[in-house]
Amino acid sequence: RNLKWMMECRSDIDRLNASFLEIYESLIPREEEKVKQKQLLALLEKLVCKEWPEARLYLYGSCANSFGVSKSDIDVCLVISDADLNKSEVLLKLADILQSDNLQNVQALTRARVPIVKLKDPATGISCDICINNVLAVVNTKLLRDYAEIDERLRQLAFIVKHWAKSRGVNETYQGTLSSYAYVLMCIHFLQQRRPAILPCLQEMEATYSVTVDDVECAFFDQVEKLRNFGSYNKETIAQLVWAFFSYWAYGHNYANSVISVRTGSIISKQGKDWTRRVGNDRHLICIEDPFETSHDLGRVVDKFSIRVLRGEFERAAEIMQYDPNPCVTLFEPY
Ligand code: 3AT
Ligand code: MG
Repeated sequence: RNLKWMMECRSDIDRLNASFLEIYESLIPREEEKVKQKQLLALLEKLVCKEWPEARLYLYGSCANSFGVSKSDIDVCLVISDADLNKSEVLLKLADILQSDNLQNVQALTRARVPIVKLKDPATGISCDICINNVLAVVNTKLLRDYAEIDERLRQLAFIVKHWAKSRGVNETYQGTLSSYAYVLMCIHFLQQRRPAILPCLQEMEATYSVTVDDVECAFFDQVEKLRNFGSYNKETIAQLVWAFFSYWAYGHNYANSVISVRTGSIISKQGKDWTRRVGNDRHLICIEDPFETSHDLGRVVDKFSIRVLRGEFERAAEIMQYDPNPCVTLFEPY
């Protein structure tokens, strides 16, 4: 009903769609950027294998999950199976090796929540973070990439949402707003919930891919080439979806009781997860279940101040989509 109303209000809906698609296209990384990322990965692999011949490097995060905009940093995971491995020692050793090979600004951050080595490659200008044995991140990267293969509208929506979040300053976990990973999960869940659905729930289907990582079983259907027509009964366009996404988070979501869950493709209750009260620093003011680490709420970084900022931004975006004569400009205005 709301969408019908929106279409009537917005006689410019076709123009709006074209503008969103143009923004989306402009954010997609060019092929040469991907080539440079591969080159850097190959260089890192060569250096790492000299020291640890058994080790492997994997790309994860936005450079590999297909939700990366152009000029993103790359996230790399060093997988090394050494029983008595001390992460800090490995990171320091790694920093040492990389330092001596002309890479710039090599820094080991051994005390960070996810300890990493940071560096910049002067040849390609690409910055890179390397973590150790964060295999769950490699697996959730695959899940996101597989979802993106099913319906192009996911990638379009997520690019617009990420671009909006960065422009509006609500993609800063250290300030209590949400990570890019959380926003992509919100987009996937939203498209699972459309009627007709635009995305299936891969974890509820017969598992064709299965690994156990840190005692967590990660299993889902990954033959996504068979699902290319899944969303074809739903004809909604990107402008309609952007509008419906923001109005869901502005007016539709039940913040008091609901958890969004990509794992089940549905809304589940906070009560069932015992996420109804503050425990330590986890306040559960907006609940986004990690698809694999199900005790992990990606909204846990949000506090009583930042929830107001976040909800205020969702409301602003929804209003703009309804009334603003030029949403494609206003939506992304710097805050
Ligand atoms: P940007 O384009 O860099 O903003 P990104 O997709 O690289 O987006 P992040 O930098 O937020 O996203 O995170 C990098 C990856 O690390 C994405 C995901 O595979 C993993 N990750 C991030 N946050 C979490 C988390 N809280 N729990 C599990 N995995 C996470
Ligand atoms: Mg990243």
